[in-house]
Order: sequence, then C-alpha cells, then structure tokens
Amino acid sequence: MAETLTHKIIIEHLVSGDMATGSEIAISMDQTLTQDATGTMACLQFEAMGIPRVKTQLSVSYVDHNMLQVGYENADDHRYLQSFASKYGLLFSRPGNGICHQVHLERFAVPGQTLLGADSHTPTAGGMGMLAIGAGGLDIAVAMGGGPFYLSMPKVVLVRLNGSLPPWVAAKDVILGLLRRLTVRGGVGKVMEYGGEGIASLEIPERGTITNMGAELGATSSVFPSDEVTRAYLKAQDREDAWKPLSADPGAVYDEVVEINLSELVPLAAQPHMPDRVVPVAELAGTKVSQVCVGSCTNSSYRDLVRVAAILEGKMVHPDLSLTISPGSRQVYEMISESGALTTLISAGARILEAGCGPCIGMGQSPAYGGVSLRTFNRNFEGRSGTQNAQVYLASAEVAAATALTGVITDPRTLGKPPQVAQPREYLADDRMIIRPAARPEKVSIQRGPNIVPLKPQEPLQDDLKARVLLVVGDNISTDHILPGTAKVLPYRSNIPAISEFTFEGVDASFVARAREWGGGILVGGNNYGQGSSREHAALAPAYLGVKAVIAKSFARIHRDNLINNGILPLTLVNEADYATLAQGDELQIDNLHSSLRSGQTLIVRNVAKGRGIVVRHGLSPRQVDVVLAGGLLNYTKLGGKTKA
Ligand code: MIC
Ligand code: SF4
Repeated sequence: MAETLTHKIIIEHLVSGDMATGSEIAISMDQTLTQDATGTMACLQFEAMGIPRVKTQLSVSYVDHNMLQVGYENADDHRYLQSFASKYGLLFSRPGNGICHQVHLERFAVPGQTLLGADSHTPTAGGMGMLAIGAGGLDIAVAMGGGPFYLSMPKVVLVRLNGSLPPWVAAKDVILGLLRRLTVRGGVGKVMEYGGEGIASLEIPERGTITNMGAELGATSSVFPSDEVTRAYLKAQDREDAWKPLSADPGAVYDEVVEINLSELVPLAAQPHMPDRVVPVAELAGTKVSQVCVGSCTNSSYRDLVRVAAILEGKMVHPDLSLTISPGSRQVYEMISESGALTTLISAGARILEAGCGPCIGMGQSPAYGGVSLRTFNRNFEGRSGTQNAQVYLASAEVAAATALTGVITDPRTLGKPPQVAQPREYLADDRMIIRPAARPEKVSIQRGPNIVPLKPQEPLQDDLKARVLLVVGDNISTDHILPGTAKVLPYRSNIPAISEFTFEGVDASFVARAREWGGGILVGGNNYGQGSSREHAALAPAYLGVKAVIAKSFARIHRDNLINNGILPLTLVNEADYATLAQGDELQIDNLHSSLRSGQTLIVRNVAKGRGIVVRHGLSPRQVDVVLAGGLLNYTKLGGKTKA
C-alpha cells in the first residue's frame, strides 16, 4: 500500500495499537531531548523510577532556557543536570552551546528516526525528516527508561508547496500563512507533512522554521521528506552518513490536503497576543516599535543572522528602538563571528546576547511598560515577554531587520533588492561543548542544591469527587497564562511548592489564596485550554494546589497528557452551551468516579446548588484511566503499569 512519510516512520516504530485515526498507539523513541526548564523535573522523575541508565539510542540534555543567573537557583539546576547526564548516560550540552532545537538539527537529527522532547518545539527536527514530538517531562522520563510513547493516532495532512518564495518573503511567512488559514487549533490531532515541488527550494534551516512553528498550529508534529537538500546539509555538518532518502510513496492517501503557492506569499506578521492573528506586514506598516528581537528556535540560524547583518550593513538601528540578537547555537555564533556578520551587527548598534532562548521566554529583555516589540519568535501570548501589557508582534528576520532600521513596522520589500546570502558549504562542526557521560557512572554523585525539592508523592483520585469551581477562563488559555515563564518564575522549575505560588498570576492574582482556602477544586476552561508549551508545571502546580479536574470545551494535546500524567482529570463538555452555566464557587460532584471512568466515555457532573447535571466526556484510553486512578504516571509506572484502584 502507498504510505505517507508519517505512516512509514510510525509503522517502523509501532509497539502497540491500531493505526486508525484517534485510537491510542504506542511508538518507540530512538532519541530524547530535554532542556533545563522542563528537564530538571524529567530527571527527578527518572530518578524516582529507579532505572540505572537511559535506554534510548541517544538522549541529550540541553541548558538553554534558564540562563540568567541572578541567584544560585539556575546555576544549581545546571550543575544537577550535568551530574545527572554523566551518571545516567546522556550527552550534556553546556550552557552557551545553544538552543536545544537548533543544536539538535545541526548535530543530532537523523532522517526516519523518532525523537521525543520535553519541549513543544521538538518538531523542529521534522525539518530533517524525523518524527519529532513534544511532550511533558514524565513522558520523556518514561521514554528515557526505554518505555514507548503513547499518543492518539494523528491524521496526516499533506501541505503541498508549489512555486518558490519571492524576494523578501521567508519560510516564516509560509508558517504564518498557515496559521492565518488554519488557526492555533488547526493542527490539533494532526501531523503536517510537507511535499510538492516547492520544498526543493527550501534549505534545512528554513524547513526547521516551518516545522518549529507547527507547534503553534497545535499539531502533533510536522515533517519534511529527506532529500538532496537534507543530504547537502548533513554533509556540510560533517554527518553525511546519517542521511537516507525518505519520502511518501507516490499515490499515498492523506486525510487532508492544503495547497500553498509559495510564489503568491507576502511578508506577514502575527499581531498581539496570538500567533494566528496574522496579517500582511504592509497593513501594519508605520506602527511605532520600541524593541526588535532576533533569535529563538524559530529564526536563529546562521542563514537568518547573516541576512539580518546584510540588511543592516553600514547602517544604524533607529535611535528609539533597541535591537537584540540571540544566536541559536555556538556554531552559529562562531560562524557569524568568522564571517564578519557579528562585527556588522555590533557596529549597527545591536545588543548581542548569549546563545539561548533569552527574551523568547522572558528570560531578560522585557519590553518597556506598554512597549511594542517585534520578534522573530514563535509565541506572543500576553505577558510572555515579562511585561504584562507589552504588544508583541511575530515576523521574519527580514521584517525584523527592516523594522530595526526605521523604528516602525516595515515591509522589507520597500528596501529595494534583497541581499544575496549563500548557504555555507561547510558548517563549523565542533562538539567540545557537548560532554559525554562518565565511563564509571557509579563514581558520579548527583549534585543537588537547596532549590531542588523532591517530588511530592502523587495521590490516587478519590471515588466520590466533590469540589468547587476555582476559576472560569475563556478560550485559548495558554500554559503561559496558567504558569508563567519569565526570569522571575523560571528559577523555581525544580521547586514545585515555590513555583505554584505563581499559578494563574497574570489572570487572577487571588487564585492561589482561594485554592488554599478551598482545599483545591476544579478549573473551567474554553476551547484549546493549555495551548502552547509542554511545561508540565502547568499541571504540577495546579495538582499541588489540589486541582482535581479541568472541565473545558477542548484541550491542547500536550497539556491534556500532562494533566492525565499528574492525576488531574481532563473533562470535555459534550454540550458547549453548559460552559455558560458554570461559575466560580459552584460546588460540583461526580459520584462513583472509578467505575464510571471504566464503564463508559462520559460522566455526569452534578452542579449541586444549581441542581443540574452536565455531561462531560473523559475520552481516556483504558491505560489512561489506570494512570489517572493511580494518581499519575509515576505511581502507575512504579506499580508496573497496573493500578489497584
Ligand atoms: C516555551 O517556548 O514556552 C518553552 C519555554 O520552550 C516551553 C518549555 C518550558 O516551558 O520549559 C515549551 O515550548 O514547551
Ligand atoms: Fe526556547 Fe523560545 Fe524555543 Fe521555547 S520557543 S525552546 S523558549 S527559543
């Protein structure tokens, strides 16, 4: 049978399940990646599982998020992660070596393999023909221990690219254009598989930009075929032996097809505060901007930074605006230094930051009060920059450079001829910032600082659930709303009691006190609840505060899995109109929860004071029911995959 590329990779890695859309399958993972903001938790969870050594072909632990060291906390986490990697058999990418997704694409991604990453932008490696999926820390811990990853069998969408990009139009505009068409929910339950004659004109870093931001569509993953472009990139990275050709069979049947004519695209930008509020840059032209940030795992490649430098060559950034540059990796940094692009950027007045996530997650460089920031990043959720009322726009490196010169949002097509920038024939392949695990692991002791607080045991779910509605929120609530990033909060990623104090901070400052006073409760959300990051903390912190269930119109994939893995019930309203009947303070009750979860897909939630019953769907597989009843995946795994409840 003619297969899609996605199906081919899944078939090769299938451990159990039936590949019918929506049913639960389990696939083996060849590689994992973790980063410091989610990785400390994954490592603590791995330790709690008592497995002596990782069992994957390759597991890499990166330090790229929590890089500002204004107290001891982040540095302690780095030290813990390094000792953990050494003892348990992971490669350790040191702080300064770069953003996990950029480095992984450069040095480790392999066509046809699977990768599970503790970060939602893990699908970046799909630019290299990998099936790369983002997940919560617990799922990664299990995969590091050799366990399969469970997911619901996605639909496969062919995104057929025709034509080629016009001057000044970038790969970023391809994915922004898709977001405009499909919205932040358009990819939920789907793998976006790219094909068509247009892909041959896209270099690997450009493909990486597109697969990276497939996360904003809510997609399970995004993948490009592995072709001669892939081979050339791997050769230039001194890794040609990792190459193999890979594509869909002719005549493969897709669940959906989306056609994009690259030649018709124009420069686009996402307006505050959603990645899908996309309009042509020309419509925003003239908007005054106080900050431009170039970088993040979406647009921090050598190619992007050299283009920015070429546009700024011999000029100065506008006096009312601050330009920051964060190279994606040490390789990129060193190469822009050698090529002279770094000097050009410095002399144009750019503020050069270290190779890491930096401003993307609010780790420094927060905009001014009410400031307007145009960024080459992938997310612009309210408050994510560290300034609650900042207005953040997302666009390509070309738009960013043009805007940096003029001080107002600028369509780069007004700048005349675009710079010609050739792909390097050879990248600087130097892995000395990647530390290999110890040859004698028994000699390594794990280094823990006082901010690394052991996990609280998970508690099994009670049978008769009675709790009050703690908070009602609207559509598209992101994990940045639930548990913010930023330099203030991120240092507590390995300290759940401390980080839970920030739960819903920017949404309702009284939330934590109320959760304490009421002894926990239930959350009510709209559509796409929990979109955005993979951070498990958006489930761990509510669980710590006693949240037992979330009732929503719909959920984002990774967050829903994280809720289940941490023993919180995700319940979807069967009748969306019932959302309006739920209010903060309502007392809700579910009787005989255990047997109801096992016997059917729906439950009745009684709104005690209002005397109404609401029908909700749990949609859990039998395995997930066991996980929730055990109180979470850690308990379930310790019990050997069974639950007593
Ligand atoms: C993000 O972009 O939101 C992050 C920070 O990379 C997260 C992971 C995290 O919260 O640590 C992600 O995308 O998963
Ligand atoms: Fe880092 Fe930003 Fe990419 Fe997340 S989206 S991995 S914070 S650069």
